[in-house]
Amino acid sequence: MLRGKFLTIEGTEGVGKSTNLAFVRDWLQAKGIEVVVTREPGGTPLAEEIRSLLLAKRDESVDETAELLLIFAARAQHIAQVIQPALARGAWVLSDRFTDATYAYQGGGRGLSTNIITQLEQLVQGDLRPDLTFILDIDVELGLNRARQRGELDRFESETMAFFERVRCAYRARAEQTPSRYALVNAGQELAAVQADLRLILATLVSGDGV
Ligand code: Z5A
Repeated sequence: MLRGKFLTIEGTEGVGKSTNLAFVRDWLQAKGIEVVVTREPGGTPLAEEIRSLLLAKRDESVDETAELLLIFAARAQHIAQVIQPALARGAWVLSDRFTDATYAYQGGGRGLSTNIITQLEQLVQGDLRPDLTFILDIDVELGLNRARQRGELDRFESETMAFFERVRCAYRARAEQTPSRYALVNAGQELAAVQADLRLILATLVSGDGV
């Protein structure tokens, strides 16, 4: 049995990840592909509990290394329980965020060492990396305006514009470093145009896979 493909969707606030994740899932399913949709932090009961800890606003300030380790603890559980078994049986996995978010938010946003993130990535993931990561890219202010229309902000959403500018920069730098592993999509366009771009990328991916 061939291993399934591992796809992830990333971006800053209000970029339209949830909306476009559903689009990608539907497109793949229409091709007859079994798709397991999941998210990070989260994806299993334990990892979802860690997610709640991470997103909750609290009076004490959260130590950045504690945040990083919680994210990788959730990821270890998620990989063991959901991602690896699905890929092993030939299903495709579509995750709303994965380790690129750690490089962008904890590395770019919080300024933690990329070397430390790489060491944890190696420890927790071994050789597992996404086959393709969609980075939905948007002007930070436009995205924040979209996100703020949804109501109360969580601990991450309450960060400053400068923080999100650093996150966006880190995502773009990763896409530039390894273009074959990323699809950088202009998410500031009308939704129909964003999805036309996604459709082209998916068609190339699926035809390369012989589906
Ligand atoms: N985090 C981290 O720090 N480190 C890590 O390693 C990981 C995560 C894995 C939770 O993530 C937090 O965890 C996240 C980073 C941190 N920080 N934050 N915040 P999350 O992914 O659950 O949270 P989110 O970023 O808020 O994602 P979201 O809920 O999926 O939101 P979204 O990307 O903005 O998607 P949306 O709901 O589809 O779109 C937002 C609105 O825009 C919605 O009303 C849409 O109808 C609208 N929209 C979408 N596309 C368009 C277009 N093209 N035009 C106009 N309007 C549009």
